[in-house]
Amino acid sequence: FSKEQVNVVFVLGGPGAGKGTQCSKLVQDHDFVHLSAGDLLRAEQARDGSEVGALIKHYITEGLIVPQEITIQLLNNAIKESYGRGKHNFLIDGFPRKMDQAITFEEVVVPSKFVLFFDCPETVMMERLMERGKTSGRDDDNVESIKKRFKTFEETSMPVVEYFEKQGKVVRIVCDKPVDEVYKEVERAINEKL
Ligand code: UP5
Ligand code: MG
Repeated sequence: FSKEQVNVVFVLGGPGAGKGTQCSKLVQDHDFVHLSAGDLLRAEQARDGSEVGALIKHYITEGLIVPQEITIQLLNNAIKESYGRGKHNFLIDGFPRKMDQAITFEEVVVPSKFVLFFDCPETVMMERLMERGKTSGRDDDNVESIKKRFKTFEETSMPVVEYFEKQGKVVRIVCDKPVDEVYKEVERAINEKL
């Protein structure tokens, strides 16, 4: 695909901040393709014959970041496939969450236009994830994994947000309020920045 014709918005924020929820809403009202790195990894983990399925499961359950080669290849393939169907605008949800991923993706795939950062207190995220865990079936929606995800987010992923903040690329969204109120802020950011 041609880099000039692809618009990428990174959607970052802690576990359970509401990244997926807001991206799903944006897709209904705007011409975006929603690519969740976590969803792509879970699909690859579940795929028959995957050589990296067991490895992905281990990283996700431990709340660790899967090696970037795997995730970037999944994202690149998904972008290529959608581009072939005439899609040019992408919400990349839950990625990059480690510095090496941020640098490699922008160098090798395409630079991002801007970053939506969902800011949410841990207590609220914990409550949301424990509630979702009753039905989600996700290997990482349990207290032990959630705590590990929080730790990784603070230590490994926040530096990525700060890196983009220094470039003036981050729009901070306060998430501790009803979905529709968060969405108003999200739409305002999209309309201003893209
Ligand atoms: N909810 C949402 N918004 C709400 C609101 N405003 N008010 C009340 N409730 C709200 O929302 C979570 C729950 O909260 C839902 O039940 C929702 O209804 C409710 P959701 O939109 O799903 O939040 P989201 O931020 O998407 O949470 P998610 O759990 O998906 O975030 P994570 O970042 O933890 O998960 P992800 O799937 O991105 O990654 C999982 C794992 O994959 C990582 O821990 C890591 O091990 C691995 N990974 C990598 O290794 N590399 C990557 O690049 C990406 C992932
Ligand atoms: Mg999600």
